[in-house]
Amino acid sequence: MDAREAESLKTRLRIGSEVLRLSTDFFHDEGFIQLLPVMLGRSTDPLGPDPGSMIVKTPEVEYNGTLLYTMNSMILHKQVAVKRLGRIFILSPNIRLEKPERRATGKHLFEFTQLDFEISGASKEDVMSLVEKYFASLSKGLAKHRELFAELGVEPFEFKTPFAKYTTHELEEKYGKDWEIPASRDHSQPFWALCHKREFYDKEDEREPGHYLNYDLIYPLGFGEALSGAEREHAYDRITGRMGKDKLEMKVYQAYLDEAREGFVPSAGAGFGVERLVRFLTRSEHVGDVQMFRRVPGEEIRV
Ligand code: ASN
Repeated sequence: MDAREAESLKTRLRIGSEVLRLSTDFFHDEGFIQLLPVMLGRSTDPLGPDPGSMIVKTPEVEYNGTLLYTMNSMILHKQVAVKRLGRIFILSPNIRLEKPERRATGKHLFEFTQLDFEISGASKEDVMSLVEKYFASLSKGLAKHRELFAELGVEPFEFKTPFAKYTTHELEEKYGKDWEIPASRDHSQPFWALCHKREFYDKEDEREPGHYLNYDLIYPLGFGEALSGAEREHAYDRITGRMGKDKLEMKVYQAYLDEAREGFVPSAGAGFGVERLVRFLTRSEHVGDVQMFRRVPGEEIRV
């Protein structure tokens, strides 16, 4: 890395550091309890019915006679925590051993951090307006650091809320099955994509089976997915029904299911990748460009 590249990495990391400060302040001010992350668990996010389509494997370790998995995400732990704590957020390190060919997408890492939050009793509308409030506050906070952005030759992005909302059905109709990047290129502000067929924990609309009470936020200008979240399936029978449809091996989720049988509370939440946010704000080419220690699929690991 030459001196100029090192200087520009330092600027991106300083912006990232400011984003962390503004984000944790925002969630604290909104009454959330910050939890420290879990890194190993008896079960983890299955990442869709078919994780094999994206990741090589979920790492596991045997410790003291128990099989433990590294976190694909903390969603299952969030559902357990929120029933006792109400409003929580975590800066959660996730390991997703993405296939090497994903290097080319510019937005995948095999190790990243998401700001993951969950709110008991919330609806999807509650979460979407909180997220919009967050992005508006981030704009304000970052506008005070124009000089940092100027070093990279960009302006601090001004988020204009509320963001547009589309269903995935509308997006597919307009842009085809792989709508994410073309739709993102076509927008100059983030937009919501509603109703994805996804993991068992995202709630199916009981009034409209086959529709889901979930949402992604998509960055504009071709940067793609920012955040995903949902209202959750919280009733034991519905959770096991959805797991059955996804052909998940129930015994892997036994400890989680025991908690669900004891009773989960209705909740909704979301998580956004911190590195993807910083990549967008700094308009960097690759999400690895905002990491001190690059974790890019298919790239040599230096340190
Ligand atoms: N954090 C996401 C959520 O809250 C789950 C994920 O990362 N797969 O829905």
